[in-house]
Amino acid sequence: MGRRPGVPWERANRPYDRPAESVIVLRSEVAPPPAAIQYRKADIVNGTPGTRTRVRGLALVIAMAMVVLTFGAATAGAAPQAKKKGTPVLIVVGDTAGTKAPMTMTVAPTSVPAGKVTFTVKNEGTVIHEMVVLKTKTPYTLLPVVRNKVSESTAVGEVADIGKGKTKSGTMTLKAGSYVLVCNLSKHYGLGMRAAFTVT
Ligand SMILES: [Cu+2]
Repeated sequence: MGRRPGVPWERANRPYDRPAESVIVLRSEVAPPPAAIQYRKADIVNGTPGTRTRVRGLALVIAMAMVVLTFGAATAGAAPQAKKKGTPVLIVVGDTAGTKAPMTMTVAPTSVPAGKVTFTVKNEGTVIHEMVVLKTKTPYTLLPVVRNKVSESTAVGEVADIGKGKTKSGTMTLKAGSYVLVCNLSKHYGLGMRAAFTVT
C-alpha cells in the first residue's frame, strides 16, 4: 500500500472510509452459505422447520381420502345391481345313474332371513335336474307323491332345467316360514332330491 499524496496513510487504508457501494460489493463476494443452511432458511420461510414434511403428510391424507371417496362412489353406483341378489344359498344336486340310483340334494345354509334369497344350484349329476321351492309345514320327507311327483300348488319359485354339469341361479323373495326344496322331475323326489329349508 503506497501512500497517496495529500491523504494520510491511515485514512486511505481504513475499510470504514470506503464508500457504501464498496461495502455491498464486498458482501456479494462472500461465499454462499452451505446447502444445508439454505434448506433450513427455505423451510423457515414456509413456516417453522419441518413444515414441509407436515404439508406433504397432509397432502397424502387428502389424496387417500379422495381415493376412499371415489371407491365409495363406485360402490354406491354398483349398489342397485347388488340389490337384485339376495342372501346366497348354494344347492348341489347329484345322481350317479339317473333314476336307476338314489339322488342327492344338499343345501347350505339351511336357514336364511326373510327377504330376497338367491339360490345357486349346481348339477353334479348325470341327468337334468331342477329345484322347486315349496312353502309347506309338511316334513320334507313326507310330501304326498302322486304319479311320481309331489304337488307344486304351494310353489313360490324355482330354478328350472339345470343341465348336467351346469350351475344356474334364481332369486326370489321369501317370507318367514317352513319350506321344502325339491327336484320334481319324475321319480326324483322319491329318490332323494329334497331338503328342508327355513326362512326366519
Ligand atoms: Cu332331479
